[in-house]
Amino acid sequence: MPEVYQLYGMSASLYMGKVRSYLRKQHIPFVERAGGDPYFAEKIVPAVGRMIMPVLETSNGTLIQDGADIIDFFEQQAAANNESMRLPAYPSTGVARAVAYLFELFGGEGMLRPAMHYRWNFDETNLSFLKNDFMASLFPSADVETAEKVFDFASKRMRAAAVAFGVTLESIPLIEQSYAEFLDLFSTHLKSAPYLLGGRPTIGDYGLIAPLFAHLARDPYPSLQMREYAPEVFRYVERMNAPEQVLTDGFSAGENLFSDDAMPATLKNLMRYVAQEYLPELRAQVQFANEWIDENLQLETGTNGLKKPESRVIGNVEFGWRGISLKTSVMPYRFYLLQRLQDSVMQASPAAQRAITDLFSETGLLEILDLTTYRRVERVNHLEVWGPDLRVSD
Ligand SMILES: N[C@@H](CCC(=O)N[C@@H](CS)C(=O)NCC(=O)O)C(=O)O
Repeated sequence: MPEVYQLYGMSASLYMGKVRSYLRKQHIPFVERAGGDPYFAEKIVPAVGRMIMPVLETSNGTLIQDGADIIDFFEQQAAANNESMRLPAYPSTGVARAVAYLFELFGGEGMLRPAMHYRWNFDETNLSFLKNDFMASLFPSADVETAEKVFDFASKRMRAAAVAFGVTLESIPLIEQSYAEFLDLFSTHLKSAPYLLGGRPTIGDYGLIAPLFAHLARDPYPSLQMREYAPEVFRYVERMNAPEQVLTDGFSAGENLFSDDAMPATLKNLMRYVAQEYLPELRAQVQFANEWIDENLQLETGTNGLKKPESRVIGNVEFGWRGISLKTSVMPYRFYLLQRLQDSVMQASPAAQRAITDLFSETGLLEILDLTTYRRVERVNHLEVWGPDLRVSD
């Protein structure tokens, strides 16, 4: 009998979408359990050091927190057993692999503005669904009054998070314009390929599905909008959650990825979009982090340098974005995903490195390969901590 894993989280959670889709695509049996399960609050939250989802529990009680780490757990387990995954999340060729990591980062961290705006700024259409959906995971047996209080608490925190990600009255029209551009570009791409990099999903798709599933395709307002204006993207979201291969849209049975020297123009256009949409923010965040590291001379390696080890934000930074100024929270976790992209480039063959440089340069993304923090972000005991200062040699 194959092992059945326990996955804790919420239907409405952005980062759950990444893991759920991966597990389904790999045919890995799992039970989805609610964040409101008493076992989660009593055993899992203390063990992982904070209230965060997703968390995967294996049958021997091992806990793995974080979408990327959960995916790596399965990919490494297969490699250790000399097996290959049904649909390996990491492409074997350097260029495709770098592009996949780029979209893991962009999907998980660069699309938070549309995800949060379309969830929290359309109360008339969204609120009754959100209330029901949140309570189904958080406290299904709550009476009406308690449910009201619990939802009020949870939704206030999330509305504050939306602002911290840069959703403001001034930015909203630009967020809408930017998201419409994304839908156009991705729809066009999906007319000739079922997934980002060709015939099967990769880590890039698992990044993109995070904001696209729970928020943008499932919350009532943006769901209708996606069906109306970008049906190809809606079908992609369905495909990403289907354990079986889906050959609609004229796709054939092949599961190959694009070869490194044949990245299609539609993908390059999406990369150019990432450069415009996300590079200014990432640049500002890395710069802020480096100044912060310099100011925190007492920073101890192996800690997050903050009062509470569970804290995820080191400050706020302002930057120019689509002609206005935006202020967003600086979260070291983003640098962890960025490092995964940069490490993959370092590990690529010299020829692949040249091809990656050419592709990233052609699409305005070259700089992303060199944006590094003075200390690497590591994950220890389920938390992000800073590694040693890379400028100090002993
Ligand atoms: N990098 C993390 C991000 C997880 C994350 O931020 N999850 C959100 C839900 S979508 C969360 O648990 N937030 C807890 C809270 O804000 O209370 C991962 O993939 O595990």
